[in-house]
Amino acid sequence: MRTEREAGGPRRAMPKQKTALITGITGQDGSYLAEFLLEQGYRVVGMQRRSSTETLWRIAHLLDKIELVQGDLLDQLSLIEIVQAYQPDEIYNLAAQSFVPTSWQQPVLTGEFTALGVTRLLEAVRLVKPDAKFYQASSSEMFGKAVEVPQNERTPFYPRSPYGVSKVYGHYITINYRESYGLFAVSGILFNHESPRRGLEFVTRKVTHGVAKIKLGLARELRLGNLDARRDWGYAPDYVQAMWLMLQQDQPDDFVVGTGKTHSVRQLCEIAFGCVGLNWEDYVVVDPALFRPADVDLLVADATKARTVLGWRPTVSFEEMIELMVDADLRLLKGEDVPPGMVAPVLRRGI
Ligand code: NAP
Ligand code: G4F
Repeated sequence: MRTEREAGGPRRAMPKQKTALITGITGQDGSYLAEFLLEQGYRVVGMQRRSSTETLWRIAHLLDKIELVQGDLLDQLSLIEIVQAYQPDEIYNLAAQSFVPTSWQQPVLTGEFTALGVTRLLEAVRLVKPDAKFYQASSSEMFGKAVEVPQNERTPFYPRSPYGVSKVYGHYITINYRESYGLFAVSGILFNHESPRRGLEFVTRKVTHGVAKIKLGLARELRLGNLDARRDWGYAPDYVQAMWLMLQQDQPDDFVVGTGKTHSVRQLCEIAFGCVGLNWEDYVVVDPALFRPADVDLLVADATKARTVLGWRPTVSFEEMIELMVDADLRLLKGEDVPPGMVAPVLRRGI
């Protein structure tokens, strides 16, 4: 009989491939998170809601590497069936109605997606796969009219929009399921994060795309709202790594994620127009119609806990990010090669 050593030593079991379910995979963060998890060796399943028009452009380059399944945060049964079918080890709930102004036009629908949708998904986890790790995409919008500067995990919430209110609900229901049922459920309180894949209605991308159009002679002005609003803007690919790190901890906990630096919309304009040698004041028109019924004036993160516990740090500065976004938009409009996950967008009216 051969000994274990002669036979080549004890056989080591291959580590089981983990399965991650991402809701909101067609969005900015979903696309970067899918890329990151694939690099880590995950089987990636993306939940996509049915649409009569194309929504896959951000993940077109990943379609042969991921699995897509139809489901909707409005539909409890679809969520239960997806969790049952794929038995995910990790679930990232990124799906939401995420544009703040729309939340005043559609407050009830925003609450259905962004607030109650979280409970529906948590119910599916509780009933079908209670050992799955669950990530909820909470937001710095929950700090709203911030009662302290900078904001950390202990800063009280003061949401200023139906979106912010819905996110506060999603945040607390996640904590409640952790405390009530012992789920490994965490919230990442992420400050604004941007990229060339950002929707055109959000202010960074609206500005970088507008700058590129003006530079190429395709537009003469850029209409904006509140130039004094200040945000802590980081680079989206950095932020999806923080989401993953939160689910790799021994204990579930909530984390603030941001750069700790804040800029105004005015400074954003100055930097973005400066990238192409133009003076922003010659092109930006302040349009009162773009002011919000109640705005968030100043957000800036104190991400000490993420830094010390997760070892997370941003790698791209605000100036570098705006430059790479302007560059990507110029290439897009000139019909040149663009970064993966970016396609020719159509600017919707009224934004
Ligand atoms: P995004 O680009 O707007 O993507 C939102 C995603 O949610 C899309 O894939 C969208 O699908 C999906 N979705 C919307 N309603 C749905 C429903 N009823 N059922 C299933 N899917 C639905 O947002 P993002 O910037 O990637 O942000 C990801 C998450 O982080 C969101 O929850 C957002 O609120 C939150 N967050 C974002 C930031 C930020 O600065 N980006 C900061 C803090 C928190 P369609 O393609 O079909 O529309
Ligand atoms: O780019 P925004 O639309 O982002 P906002 O409202 O901060 O929300 C984003 O970040 C949140 C995290 O804090 C996410 F939870 C949320 O899902 C979303 O991703 O607006 C930023 C600021 C606002 O104060 C707005 O009043 O820019 C100001 N702004 C000025 N002119 C404008 C414009 N915003 C937009 N969208 N368009 C303008 O023309």
